[in-house]
Amino acid sequence: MRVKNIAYIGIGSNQGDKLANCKEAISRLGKLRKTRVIASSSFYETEPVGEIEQDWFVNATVKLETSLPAEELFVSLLGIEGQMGRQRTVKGGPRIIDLDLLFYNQEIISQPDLNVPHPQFHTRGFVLTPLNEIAAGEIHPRLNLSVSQLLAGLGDDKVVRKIG
Ligand code: PH2
Ligand code: MG
Ligand code: MG
Repeated sequence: MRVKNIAYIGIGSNQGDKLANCKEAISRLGKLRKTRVIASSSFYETEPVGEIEQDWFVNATVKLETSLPAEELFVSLLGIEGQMGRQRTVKGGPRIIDLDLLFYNQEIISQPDLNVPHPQFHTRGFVLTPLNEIAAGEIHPRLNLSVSQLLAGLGDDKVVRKIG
């Protein structure tokens, strides 16, 4: 790997075998070219957040080391979602697998289809709780707060429960 970048990915599933889907996605992330999984959080069962009534999720986060540029990594995430059978129907609705690019180094990216850090994740316990296991000291480059500070200040009261 020539240029090493650090990326954090949020993983979620609320259809089918949710835990197996999350594990399969992590395995596929590890097989992306020029990319290694260097840390994984625990898995959590989480109450759905948002307007849509839907099943509970399994969520987790992973840390990647990659020499893929952010845009290429993002396209690769969409590729894994597609290969695993994700159909894009209702925005924010049920999904076999969701892979979100949370952080890419300390970069701020604002493009029509790619925003990094991922918008709103700093308000969501289902992301911050697993992320805090592997990235407590990472600074959110828009908010200048660490992941642990964001988690401590969280108003979200939805259930986030470690599996096992
Ligand atoms: N993802 C959403 C909407 N709501 N709720 C939970 N608990 N976990 C998610 O991953 C999730 C959600 C849209 O991406
Ligand atoms: Mg997504
Ligand atoms: Mg998402």
